[in-house]
Amino acid sequence: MKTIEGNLQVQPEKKVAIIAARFNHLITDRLVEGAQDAYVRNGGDADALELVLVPGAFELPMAAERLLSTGRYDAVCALGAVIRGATPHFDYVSAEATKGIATVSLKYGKPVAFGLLTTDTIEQAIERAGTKAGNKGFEAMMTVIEMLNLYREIEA
Ligand code: INI
Repeated sequence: MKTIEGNLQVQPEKKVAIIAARFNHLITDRLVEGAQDAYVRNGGDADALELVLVPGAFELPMAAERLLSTGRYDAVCALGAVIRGATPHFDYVSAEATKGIATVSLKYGKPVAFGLLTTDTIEQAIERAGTKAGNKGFEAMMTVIEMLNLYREIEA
């Protein structure tokens, strides 16, 4: 069977933006570090990345839409942390961010990785931001790299 799969080698000619929410920035700063780490460990140059900051996770899809509409970006790594209890808006914010990120990705046919933590507690968020349960930002950037390579393989 012919298998089509993306590898994990950064394509330097592909422009990648990280969009990160400032809300819960103690967490999201760690996700940004993880995303950058994944990019560099897979052959990328950190200076090639662009970081766009937005107020909260709700704004992640809007900024992704704007970036991709310029035609200057090939992929987006969207990072945020929605923590239940911080606000009754949890369900609305996480649902809209999730749906919006998928919608933007499909609209432009470009990878928009879902690096959004949706946790019940701050402890769960910390665990997924560079401590015992890994780093969701790292995982999201790995997904960006793999999907860019997968799209190239599909189009070849
Ligand atoms: N934004 C987050 O990124 N995480 C949250 O936990 C959160 N909570 O809990 O409210 C949050 N709210 C802000 C929201 O994303 C928007 O920035 C705001 O509603 C303005 O549009």
